[in-house]
Amino acid sequence: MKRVITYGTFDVLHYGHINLLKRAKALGDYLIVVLSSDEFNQIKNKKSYYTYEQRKMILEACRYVDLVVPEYTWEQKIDDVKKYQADVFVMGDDWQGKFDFLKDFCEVVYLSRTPDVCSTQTKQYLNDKKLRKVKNI
Ligand code: C2G
Repeated sequence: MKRVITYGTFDVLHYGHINLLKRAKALGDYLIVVLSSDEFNQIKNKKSYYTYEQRKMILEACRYVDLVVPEYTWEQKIDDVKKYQADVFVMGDDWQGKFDFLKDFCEVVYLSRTPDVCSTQTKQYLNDKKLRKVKNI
């Protein structure tokens, strides 16, 4: 069984995330998503709309995802690759080259990022919409 591992916040899950997860799963038989905890999001300067538990529940409902575990630090990847016996590490190419140190432990694949969609943009749109509703404009 070929095991694939990937990382992220996956807040307000959208088709760009699904496109990544689908292609990552296609590289093996089992996909592990290491999901940023709420505390780690603060380290990443990201404020997610959904909590870790909510984001975990949503990801676990995704047909491409087999296991969701927490990401607490930048430094846990080598241990994770060993612990989960990952054969392939996958990230979007906005991270191109950043995780090449993992090549000593597994295959490293950067997949093209889906253009024109991101959680931040979606959240901004929803907040603006809510604001317009409140101001009745
Ligand atoms: N992604 C994508 N296309 C988008 C948005 C995101 O392919 N339009 C990919 C990213 O490249 C990443 C994954 O989806 O591989 C998750 O994206 P984020 O939730 O933004 O994750 P990020 O904040 O990049 O966290 O230790 C690594 C970090 O936890 C990565």
